[in-house]
Amino acid sequence: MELSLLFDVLFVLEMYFSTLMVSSNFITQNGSLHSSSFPSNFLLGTASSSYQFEGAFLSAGKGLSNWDVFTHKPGNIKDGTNGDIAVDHYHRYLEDLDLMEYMGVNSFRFSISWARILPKGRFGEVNMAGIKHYNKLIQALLHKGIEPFVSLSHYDIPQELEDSYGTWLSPKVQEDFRYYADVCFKYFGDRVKYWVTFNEPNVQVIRGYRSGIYPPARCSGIFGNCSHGDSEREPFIAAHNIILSHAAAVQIYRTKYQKKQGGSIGIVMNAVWYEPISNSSEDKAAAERAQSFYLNWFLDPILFGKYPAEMQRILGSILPVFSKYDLEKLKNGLDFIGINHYTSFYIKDCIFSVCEAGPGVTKTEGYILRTALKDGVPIGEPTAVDWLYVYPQGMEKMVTYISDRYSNIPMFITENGESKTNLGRVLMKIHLHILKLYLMILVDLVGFGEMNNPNSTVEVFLNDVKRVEYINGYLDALATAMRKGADVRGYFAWSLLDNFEWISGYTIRFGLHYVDYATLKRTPKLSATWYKHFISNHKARNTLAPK
Ligand code: PNW
Repeated sequence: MELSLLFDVLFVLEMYFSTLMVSSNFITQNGSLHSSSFPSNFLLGTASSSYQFEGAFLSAGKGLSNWDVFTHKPGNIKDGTNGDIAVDHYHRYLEDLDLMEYMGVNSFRFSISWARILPKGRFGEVNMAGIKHYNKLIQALLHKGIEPFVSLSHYDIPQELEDSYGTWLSPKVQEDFRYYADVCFKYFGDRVKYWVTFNEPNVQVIRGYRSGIYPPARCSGIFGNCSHGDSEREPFIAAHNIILSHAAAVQIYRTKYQKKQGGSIGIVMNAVWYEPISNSSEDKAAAERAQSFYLNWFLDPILFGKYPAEMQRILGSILPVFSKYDLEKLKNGLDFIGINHYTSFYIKDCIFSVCEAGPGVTKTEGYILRTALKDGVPIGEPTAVDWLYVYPQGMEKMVTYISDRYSNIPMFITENGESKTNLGRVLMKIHLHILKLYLMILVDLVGFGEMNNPNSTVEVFLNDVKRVEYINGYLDALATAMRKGADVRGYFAWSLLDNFEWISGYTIRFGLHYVDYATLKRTPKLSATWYKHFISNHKARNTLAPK
């Protein structure tokens, strides 16, 4: 009994010292706190999304979404789970707001579930229970001084649209999205000042229409294992309709709401930093091409009215064309770019040199080879997620790249975060084990009671030193980019809570708070406490700083 208490004390002490270690590194690296690098009106928040958080999948008039249907098909999700309950944020949002208030964040990024607002798309009724729910959430946030940062779409759509016309493959979706956006601006726009049309449409179309691992699970040939689809054409058609749906939503915002409501509207892209694998001009051009086929694919049409030249050259007639009418709509552009940045990869050219067959090596991805390894060494420390390597320099390079290409348009880091590393977990387990052995000997000597066998798994998750180091390193790199002139207005850590990580189900934890999936109890991890200190230092510095 006493011994387990002793372990608890030891654990708390260990957490405390590791916090100190991390925060002292953090203080000494630049000789000052990074948080002073951010301006006083900088948004510091956490992020979430409807399907990954809400649950309540058929409550209060909500219709089925594409993800509801997809997760219910056996074999689609690694651990056979779904978001029916998720982390029950729909019912527990007040508790979650308390967690946010405790950390001191000034903003919260969430998405609206389209199927909760328009269960049947634009030909059905507006579900007023859905409107009421988000109104309550927005009110509660504002009451605590937390700015809502709202996405209209974070991968999930009403299944009805998929069944009736194939959503993103049909131009009809543009009208549906415009109508949905209009409803949201009308009901929430008096209080929501930051709107995002789409979250990571690049990931959405690549995974939905090229590899087919996300709904609507369409792909062909070597790209995946699907019953329908065309991996070499459909991603470009879906992207085209998303770009024009974005333009339709921005147009309605600009003409009907923006002047009165005074908010801003943007899009969120997944941005991976692509490092040329060598100094050759071919690999450098390939890295640039990789950005065109991933990021600029969406941003160039929205900001320059045309697809990147490399895409046009390589894809030719595969790439859809914007009509005069489309170009007129695209002139509405956007007010900010949201950047979800997590990781970096090496890029090798496959036009002038022969590449082994593999992802990226085809025309549809611009003839590049994307790899984490150079001479067998990974670009950064690997994590529990196969696509996530820790490479903080990538943040500075990515932000600078976007700022240079798009005339330093305002940017937000709308997601950045880390999942528990395998290595970290193993090391921590060994570390705890040694400490326990040491204690056993000590206890034996001084005659304490018998040995308990406490399960350390939860503690290991809570002591997420690696996540703290990750966030700290990436924030530092962000501050460097800003010092050099990049106009970044905010940062959102992914994620407030552990949650439903798409096809990985609940096997991957990205939260600053641990969620016990049996009870849905939330517990702050070390990273939540660290973020709280970071934010309070930021506030203190800005209060003291001369105006
Ligand atoms: C994002 N990559 O997806 C999504 O917006 C979130 O919903 C998700 O939970 C989170 O990141 C963590 O996975 C990503 O290849 C997809 O670098 C792909 C990448 C990064 C993030």
